[in-house]
Amino acid sequence: MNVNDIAHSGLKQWILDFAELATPENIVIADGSSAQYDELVAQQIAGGYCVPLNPEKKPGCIAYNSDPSDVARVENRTYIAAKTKEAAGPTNNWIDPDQLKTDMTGLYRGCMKGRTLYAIPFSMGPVGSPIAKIGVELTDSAYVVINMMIMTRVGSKVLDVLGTDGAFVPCYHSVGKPLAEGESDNGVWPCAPIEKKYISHFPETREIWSYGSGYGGNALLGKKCLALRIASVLARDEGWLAEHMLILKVTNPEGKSIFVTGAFPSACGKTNLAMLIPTIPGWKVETVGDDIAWMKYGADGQLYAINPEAGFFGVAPGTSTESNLNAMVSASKNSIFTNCAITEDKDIWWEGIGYDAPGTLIDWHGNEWVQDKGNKEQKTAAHPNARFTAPASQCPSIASEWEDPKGVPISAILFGGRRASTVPLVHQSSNWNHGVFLGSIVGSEITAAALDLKVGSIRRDPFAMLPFCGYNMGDYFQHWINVGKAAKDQTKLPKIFYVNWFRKTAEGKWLWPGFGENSRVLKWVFESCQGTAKSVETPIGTMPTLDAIDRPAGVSEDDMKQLLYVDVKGWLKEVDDIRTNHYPKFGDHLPKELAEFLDQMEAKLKAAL
Ligand code: TSX
Ligand code: MN
Repeated sequence: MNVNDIAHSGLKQWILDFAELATPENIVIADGSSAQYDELVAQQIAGGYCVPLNPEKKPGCIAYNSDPSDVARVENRTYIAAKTKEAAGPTNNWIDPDQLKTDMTGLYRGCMKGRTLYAIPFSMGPVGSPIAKIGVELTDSAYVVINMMIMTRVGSKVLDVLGTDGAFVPCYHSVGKPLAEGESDNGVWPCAPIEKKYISHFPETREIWSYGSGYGGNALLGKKCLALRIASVLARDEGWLAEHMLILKVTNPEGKSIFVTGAFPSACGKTNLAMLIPTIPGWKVETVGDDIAWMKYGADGQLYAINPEAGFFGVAPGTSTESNLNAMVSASKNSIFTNCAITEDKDIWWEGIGYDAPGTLIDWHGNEWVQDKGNKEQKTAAHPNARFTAPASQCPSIASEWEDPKGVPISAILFGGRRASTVPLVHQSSNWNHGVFLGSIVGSEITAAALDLKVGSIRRDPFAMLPFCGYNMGDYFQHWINVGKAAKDQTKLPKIFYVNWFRKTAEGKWLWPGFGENSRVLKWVFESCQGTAKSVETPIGTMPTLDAIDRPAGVSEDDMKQLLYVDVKGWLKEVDDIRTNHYPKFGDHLPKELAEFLDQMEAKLKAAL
């Protein structure tokens, strides 16, 4: 397909205009065909950018090593370019949009010299779904094209939906490394130095401009940039929710199903929960999505969620057949690995894969690496943020409804974080606004000394959206309250829960085995939605009775008491931390409902002392 074959004259002209600025060698339209995918992979292998893996062990798989400076999202180079700093809010990097466009246009001028410009029409959400959104990414990275082909729906069918004048979110991307006449990358991952990297969002004009990084969330612009930062602004303006949430389906032994979404900060095992294999007989857990949920009211007054993605871009280290069998199977074929280690027989390996490294590996720097388990200082073979890109359709636990264009009706929303104390295994909010409060205080305990915070203090990540909200976070809290108010039927709103798999004893031992055993908590959530759960009212909300959740092996009755204990003194400290350290950040954008809730909760806790 040629750029001149594009029926949408606005889109065609936009591509040609950018080509005139960036001066690529040629233009290729991503048509979404497997033939084009295979051709790009073959070119990438021939160019030395990636290696094919063993077709017997990992059929259809390739492995990349990125530049060592280009391994993760770059938050200090991620910008919300709104007209005012206040619109971006206290938790985003604000930058003046006009100045930024001038600067970035300068960077884009000639930036694709010697490279191909790929135009990727993509749909976030099933093609043609009323909840889906279309974007077009212009990029000079073939790695981006093939990853986008797994992570989103790409190609001609998207152009068909766009027609001759449909709306799309324009997304520019360049690795920021123009080639001189006759120069080649020699297989080296191209990117720009950190001070030239920009991951820019223009919420008022709904545009994404990315430069200088080829990695994941900086470069696959459908995911964090469009489906969260830009979509959160669209959702605010249009009355829906664009959230950093997994979506799962829970079915009881009688065959009755509910759908649940959940937001967790990083390192809580969100992907593991999305693909959980339940330990309780007769119960089933299936996957709709592992990272993003778009939720809108249906005509029946229920909130419906779609997964806007088509694949998983998962953290590899720690993923094993023990921790997440379904992810391992999802990534066993037709997948892309980035910054993993490679074995002699061309399989992948990473720390926490569940077995020792066999023989001599090639580590993510491209050097020979032999495991030395006695050496605690040994550098890891895989980068800690190494990734697999795998098609969701390959997930054994994928739910039959996962591509339903109308979405799935949501009965429950989970929030969670890593908390060694205070926060119980599970509790339920008394109402929607209490649930918004729980979302607003999401956070994990600091386990390693960071630059900014001390060990044991709480790093708050409200709704797990701190790096992904495209506008003022205080206004975002207000939007959640407004969405609850707008419900036609308050009884149809999802019930909201807070879960914590990470409680420890005073001696530092895990109190809860987690993983598949979390299905016992999901069962209580399910029963709470049905109105059949055994529960008790407490000053922090509704909790399971001591016998409501069957104890897994190794959890004593006393452990269960600790897991479900309402630590009144601990919660009073929590209230104090929220009031003095957390909520003041949002200034007068903090909804009065949240400040008032905090006062009421404090009064209830003091009365219970
Ligand atoms: O993903 C996790 N989940 C959710 C699973 C559905 N992890 C891994 C977090 C890092 C990404 C967990 N780690 C979970 C959990 O529920 N719980 C824990 C803590 C834990 C770790 C090891 C054990 C128990 C708990 N091992 C034994 O008890 C033997
Ligand atoms: Mn995520």
